[in-house]
Amino acid sequence: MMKLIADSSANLTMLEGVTYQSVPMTIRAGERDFVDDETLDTHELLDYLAAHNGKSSTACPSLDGWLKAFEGADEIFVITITSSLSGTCASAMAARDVYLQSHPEVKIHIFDTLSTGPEMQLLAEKLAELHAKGLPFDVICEKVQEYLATTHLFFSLKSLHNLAQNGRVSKIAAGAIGILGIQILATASLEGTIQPVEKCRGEKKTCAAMVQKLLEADYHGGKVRIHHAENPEAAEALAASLRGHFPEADIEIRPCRGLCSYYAERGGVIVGFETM
Ligand code: X90
Repeated sequence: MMKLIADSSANLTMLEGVTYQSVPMTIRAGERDFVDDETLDTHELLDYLAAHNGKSSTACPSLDGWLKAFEGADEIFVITITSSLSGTCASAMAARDVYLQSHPEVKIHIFDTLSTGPEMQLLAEKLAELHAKGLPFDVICEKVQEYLATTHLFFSLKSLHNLAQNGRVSKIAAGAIGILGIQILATASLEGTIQPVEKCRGEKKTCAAMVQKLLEADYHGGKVRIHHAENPEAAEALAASLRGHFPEADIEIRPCRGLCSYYAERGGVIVGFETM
């Protein structure tokens, strides 16, 4: 049996046509530990964080979380958030080593996406598609790795507070963001880190700048996956604008689960797209 496993930053709870499992990260604030599984109320999480004045943090999945997810499958594909910003990939690799000792016949491949959210969704969809074609494990690994070189991630955030507090961006980059409607437009660098691109004032300008960046990055009508933290309006506006350029484009919008809601913060929009 084949199993496709991703950490909860992929914002997926299921995937058509495959046995899919999400392995949760945890968000910690004050007294509370929010486990990022399908029962998490992300609206309540954002409200709690808005009211909470102290420090907050996140934790990658435990070794045990991965080991449980591996059970029952003989071909396992794991998709993780960028190893440059999280210990998730390292913990998955450690779990693989442990698991293979007692299950030497099982195949496990881990993809470090150097990205997150919607780009992980694109990868998961590609994997499911290749698996449905009946391709062998190694060929799927190779083709998915090639596909990853053709997908990209851009995002617009209204606050970098949680990213800066947890050392994922510099405090300097976080500076003016959030003041007077200033948003930051950023991308995932080739190394899987956050690379600020420009500052924009207001939703309209941010949307226009996002479209321009996608076009400059060679987007020409392929799949787009938009994940948002309680900002369906901005997601819809972006989709509409892209459809103005490419009426046939396959664009899907979905809400962020916990981990991405925490870091993208209310209003954040994350866009994954393919250039092939
Ligand atoms: O291990 C952990 O505790 C998780 C740490 C995750 C840190 C970054 C999460 C970012 C989520 C924000 C915009 C997208 C950034 C992508 C950069 C490659 C969403």
